[in-house]
Amino acid sequence: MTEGQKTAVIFGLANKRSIAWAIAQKLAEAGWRLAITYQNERLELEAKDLIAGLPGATGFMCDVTQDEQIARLFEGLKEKYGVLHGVVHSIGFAPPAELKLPFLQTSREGFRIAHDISVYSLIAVARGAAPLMNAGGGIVTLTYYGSEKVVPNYNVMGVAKAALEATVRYLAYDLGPQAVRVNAISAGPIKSLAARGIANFSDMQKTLVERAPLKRNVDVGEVGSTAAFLLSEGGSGITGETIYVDCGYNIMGF
Ligand code: NAD
Ligand code: 0WE
Repeated sequence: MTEGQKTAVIFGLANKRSIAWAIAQKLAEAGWRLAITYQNERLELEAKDLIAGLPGATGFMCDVTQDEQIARLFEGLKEKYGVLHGVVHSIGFAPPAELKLPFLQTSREGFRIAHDISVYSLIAVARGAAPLMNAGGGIVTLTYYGSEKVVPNYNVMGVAKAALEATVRYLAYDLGPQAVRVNAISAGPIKSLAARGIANFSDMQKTLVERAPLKRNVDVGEVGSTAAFLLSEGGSGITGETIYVDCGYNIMGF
């Protein structure tokens, strides 16, 4: 291994449009050694194909609803790398019905699944990574503006993202003494797998171009660069924050 090279684990690669993939590319460019995880066998082929094209990157399967899979992953990472300096959590999910029905119809099971996968997983992953992050480092997760203002149909995901942002602050408090920083990036709408099939998604992007100060949509590479910045020396004084990468959309009142 290159002397001084840093190692990160990235969760949430589904395909080339994944925010996780844009982050992986920027971190690889910055010289990071990467472990990249995908959810299951169904996504394995495409994920492995992409990972094979990134020098020094290795793929691992990890379904974050399974404690044993998280434990096994970190055992593998400890064995292969010993030390971790970065964690990227780019995972979110709610059952499809929850994003279609009125929020009032949110089911107990839909609420549980959304919070388990989109929020609890960050706590579980941070706990797994912490013993390997003894040289300090950073954890970055992905959130969305629907956590603070109502975005029609985002529904229980908005509630889960609010909980995710609060989780970032509590983890930042716990991990600060060991020099591990925890932050969220609030990204503007990006056409990934998670955005496919969402009614009005194109209208949302159009509205952003009209209203955001930068008069354009966010490029996924900009989210990647921000994650790389937060995990770099440049981000060394930032923890517990939600950083907007939304072309300024969130600052507008009218
Ligand atoms: P994506 O579909 O490429 O990524 C979501 C990932 O979550 C997928 O890789 C999926 O396999 C993974 N996942 C779901 N359930 C899982 C489980 N049980 N175990 C392990 N992995 C699981 O879409 P994306 O847009 O790249 O989403 C990444 C993150 O960015 C999500 O947290 C999303 O909420 C957030 N985000 C997306 C946008 C957007 O407009 N696309 C905007 C802001 C924030
Ligand atoms: O966080 C997200 C996507 C989250 C998401 C998407 C899906 C679609 C497929 C979570 N779970 C699922 N479940 C599925 O079955 N975004 C920020 C993108 C997004 O999703 C929306 C949005 C935006 C923006 C849903 C409704 C309204 C706006």
